[in-house]
Amino acid sequence: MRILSWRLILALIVGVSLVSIASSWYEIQAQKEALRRDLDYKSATLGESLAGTAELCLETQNPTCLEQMVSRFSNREHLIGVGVYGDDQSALVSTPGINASNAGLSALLKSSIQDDRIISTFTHLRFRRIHVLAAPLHAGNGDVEGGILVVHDAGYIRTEILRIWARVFIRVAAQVLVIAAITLIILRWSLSGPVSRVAVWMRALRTGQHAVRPPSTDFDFLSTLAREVAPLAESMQKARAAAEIEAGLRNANESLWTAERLADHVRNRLGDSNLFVVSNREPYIHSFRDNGIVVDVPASGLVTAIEPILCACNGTWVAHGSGDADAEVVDNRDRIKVPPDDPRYTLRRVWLSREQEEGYYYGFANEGLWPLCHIAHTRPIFRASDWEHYYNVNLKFADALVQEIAGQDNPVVLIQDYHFALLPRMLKERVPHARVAIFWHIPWPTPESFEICPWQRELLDGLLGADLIGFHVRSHCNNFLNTVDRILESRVDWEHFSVKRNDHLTSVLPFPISVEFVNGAVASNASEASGEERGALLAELGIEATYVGIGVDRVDYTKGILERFQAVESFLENNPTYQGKFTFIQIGAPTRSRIKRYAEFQSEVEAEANRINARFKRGKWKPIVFLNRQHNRHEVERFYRAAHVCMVTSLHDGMNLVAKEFVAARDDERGVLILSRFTGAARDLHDAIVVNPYDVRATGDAIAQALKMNINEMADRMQRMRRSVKERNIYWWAGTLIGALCELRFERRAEPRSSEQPMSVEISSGP
Ligand code: ADQ
Repeated sequence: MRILSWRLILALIVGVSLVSIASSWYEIQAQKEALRRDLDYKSATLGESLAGTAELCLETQNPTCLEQMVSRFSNREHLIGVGVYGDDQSALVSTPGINASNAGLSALLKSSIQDDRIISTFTHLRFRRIHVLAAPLHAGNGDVEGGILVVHDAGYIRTEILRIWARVFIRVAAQVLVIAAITLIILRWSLSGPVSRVAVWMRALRTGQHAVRPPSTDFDFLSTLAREVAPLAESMQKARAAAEIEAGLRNANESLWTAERLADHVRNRLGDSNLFVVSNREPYIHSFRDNGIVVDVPASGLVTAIEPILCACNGTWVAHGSGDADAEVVDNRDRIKVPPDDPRYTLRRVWLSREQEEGYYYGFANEGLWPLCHIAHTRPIFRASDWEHYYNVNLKFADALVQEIAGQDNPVVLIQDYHFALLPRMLKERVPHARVAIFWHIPWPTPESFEICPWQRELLDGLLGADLIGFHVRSHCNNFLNTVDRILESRVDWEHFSVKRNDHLTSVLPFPISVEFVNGAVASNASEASGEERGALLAELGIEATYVGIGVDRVDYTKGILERFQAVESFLENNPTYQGKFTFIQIGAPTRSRIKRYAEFQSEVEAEANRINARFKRGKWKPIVFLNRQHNRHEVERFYRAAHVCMVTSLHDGMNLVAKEFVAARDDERGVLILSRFTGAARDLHDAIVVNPYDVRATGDAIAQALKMNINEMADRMQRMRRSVKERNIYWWAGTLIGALCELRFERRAEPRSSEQPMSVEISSGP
């Protein structure tokens, strides 16, 4: 660092000196020219008046006149001498300093008289720099009758220039000193400090010590370097943590799923196949901000699970490009390599028009299929125009996938969710050799409920294009098989959970999704820490309370938020000693607000919280705090850790990740989970207090049971739930899903003939 500083300073000194001297040289040259011109002018003026007077004296043939004239002019500044000469160059009169017998002067005088012209020039006289003016003298008839010499000392010009140079050198030296000092100070403050802190951090990472990342301002100055170094350091840290976990697991003889194990497992299963993932939401969103384009990672369990696999096999993720700067950063085939810090797989963006997004996403998927599949008593809305958009967007994604898959021998495609029910068939028709799975993240309803959908056959047929259909739980698989059995011509094999339709076999299996589980040891002071966290959070919210409940949801009518608030009300009514002591904090991210029912629901939730608060509120305590915004992961986890009780009261839910996140966050083995029996999670987390959210009174009683629960029972329940989430975490989910897809018996079918229609489902307006 010190050598670098000195090199930098030396380079600055040389650079600044060269620039200053070069620019001064030009200035000084100009000044020298000006002094010479000035002397030239002075000499010319003197010569002119001298010549006029001398011609008069010669005309009157008065020698004293010439002498008087010469002595009058002889004391001018820098003047060496003047002389008047006859036409034979004999001196008529001259001052002592001048001698026309000097070869140089006499040559100039001679050519001036002979050529009848004024000569003005700089020359040397006995090593002295002089300026000479030689001019002819004319008689009254115009004939040349002699000449004059005016000789000035030009040495003062050099003296003056040397003086200027001396001043320049002093100025340059002062500038260099100041610049070097400022540079040293800047280096010390802005570079040495951050560099040393970053170095200390990296050393700590390398040696496996506890490392606190330096403040982000430290990276500002080194931004280019930081872009490379920070991810490198963090991946080292992750790799070390992963290696430690693996070693720990080997010691404990456990074989838990980690990102590394998943990557390895999937690499083995895929062999030479390539993996393609399709989802509506993209894993990276580029947006314009004041300081340029920024990239956001939407909080999503799917990214956590899918990213390690795609990184491991250099796969492709096809998704809707929804960021306003997304199109700016892709190549000419709409692709970009991600993750941005360490590009390992391809994100292929598909563009949708505003109308397509309205019809396919907000309309058919979220106003039609979402309420259709959730039994939450909100009427599904089916519009033919939305269906048309849904069909066309599925086709658009199929086109993108076909382009990406082109030339692949054994592509494996994993499609996500209810936005793409038609895609498996569309894809299979065009790429029959692709292994295709679709995972349906929401429940599948009973056949009777599903039958109200005007496009029920098309949806089922589209889905059955897949080789594997995954749901969270067995009952959703059963509902699906029953629906197919009832609506489509096909053979349902209940023993193997599969459907055969037109010679194509589709397996329908459960894969309960989960969350990442960070395997920390139980800290001895963990419960104290959660108490402190609780105090800090309540203080930040300006609330006084002893007991805290937490709910985390998108503000969606399927999540049972109103019923939850009413259960809090019922609990306070029936347990008045908790009034003034128990506060329920609801973190509610606004969602799908462009849909009327969601906008209404948002107001209903606010009104219900206000009503209950108005009824019980006193002093700095209130029963319900509704935080109506998206929170980041860290913020949500603080609430999970601070809560005595977490409430998940969905009226219907495919899985519900909040329940599992709460359990994963409680490394203090405290806290009670109240869980709706209508969630997929209730099949995995038997140690939650399972409730029917429609039974408000019973849910309120569950809060009382949770708050009064014996600490040992609480720890036992939490330990068992944590074991379940740890063993069947998000990596287990992805690994078993892709493993099952790769292991399916797969009859390779011929490529479609070019004359074949790519898609067998037709757009129809109803059954
Ligand atoms: P969702 O209906 O979105 O998912 P859920 O499983 O609960 O429901 O996941 C919600 C996620 O969003 C959780 O990770 C939660 O932490 C986060 N979240 C919610 N509100 C938030 C807020 N205000 N701020 C920050 N984060 C918030 C669908 C299905 C589910 C299924 C999942 C996964 O409806 O049944 O479990 O997919 O398959």
